[in-house]
Amino acid sequence: MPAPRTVLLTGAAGIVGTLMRELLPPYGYELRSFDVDEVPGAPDAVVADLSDREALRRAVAGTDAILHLAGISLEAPFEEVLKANIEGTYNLYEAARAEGVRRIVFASSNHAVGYTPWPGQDAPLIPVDTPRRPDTFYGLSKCFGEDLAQLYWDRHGIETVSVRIGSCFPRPNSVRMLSVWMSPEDGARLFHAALTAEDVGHTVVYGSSANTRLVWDLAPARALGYEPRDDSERFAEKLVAEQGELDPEGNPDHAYLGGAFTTTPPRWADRHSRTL
Ligand code: NAI
Ligand code: 15L
Repeated sequence: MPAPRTVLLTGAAGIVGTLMRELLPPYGYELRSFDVDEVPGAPDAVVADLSDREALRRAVAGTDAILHLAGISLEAPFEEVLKANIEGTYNLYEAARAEGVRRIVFASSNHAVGYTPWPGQDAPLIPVDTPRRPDTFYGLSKCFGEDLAQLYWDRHGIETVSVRIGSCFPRPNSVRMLSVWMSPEDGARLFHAALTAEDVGHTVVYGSSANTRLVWDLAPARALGYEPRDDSERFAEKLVAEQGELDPEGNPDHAYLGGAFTTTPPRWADRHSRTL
């Protein structure tokens, strides 16, 4: 497969999208932005909802690959997750099929396996084929996206790398993130590898930097050609001084891989508290 050049970036106005708009062009990509919100600095962006199938097809047409970041990125009422993440991702794959796009990189999440117990010391790294245990409707939508990707590979020959991103922010902001942080620069390295590796079929990988406190297996990502260069450990002293060490036994927010997603009441709790 020739290296893709024109890449549709959905979710271009979001946190990761904004970072990738800066970090991916030096790898030789021409990015086309798509988002329901205006994309600052991208006057040519397609500003549309993932439910707008016509707009999606226009956006997808003529691209070589898609980096699919758009969607709800935290827990939300099921109906909202259904529309943006489940139906929206289906609409995207249908647009790709109709327009002949052969490679998608899907932003999955650690929350697809969020109820995996935090591994004890000296436990083996969590493999990508660990049973899926979504911690939210949000995490469940990422399981759907991974299965959809498998279906479109098996049935239509569209290749996908599903990247179960840990925490992709400029810096880690919790002791949990010391394990799952993916620096923006490593994110760009991983997305580039996922866009260009040969014969990926549907491959699921974890997405993080080479953190000293890593809890999952990066071998599948490395097999794509990903070579992480960052390690969150340089942030550890300050975070541990502020928050204490990770405490899976004593702190419910540390008991599972998904962290506080497994314990925090869904964010609509205040609005609909009588029904909870
Ligand atoms: P974000 O919430 O900052 O960005 C998501 C973007 O998608 C926003 O610009 C939003 O306007 C757009 N969007 C939402 N619904 C849409 C719709 N129906 N139609 C069109 N656009 C829509 O999220 P972030 O942090 O940039 O994450 C990007 C992707 O990576 C998301 O899919 C998220 O689930 C995934 N991810 C991110 C992680 C992180 O640490 N930042 C960790 C794990 C997964
Ligand atoms: C995610 O999936 C979210 O989109 C992101 O905002 C972070 O909360 C991240 O997971 C995380 O687990 O830290």
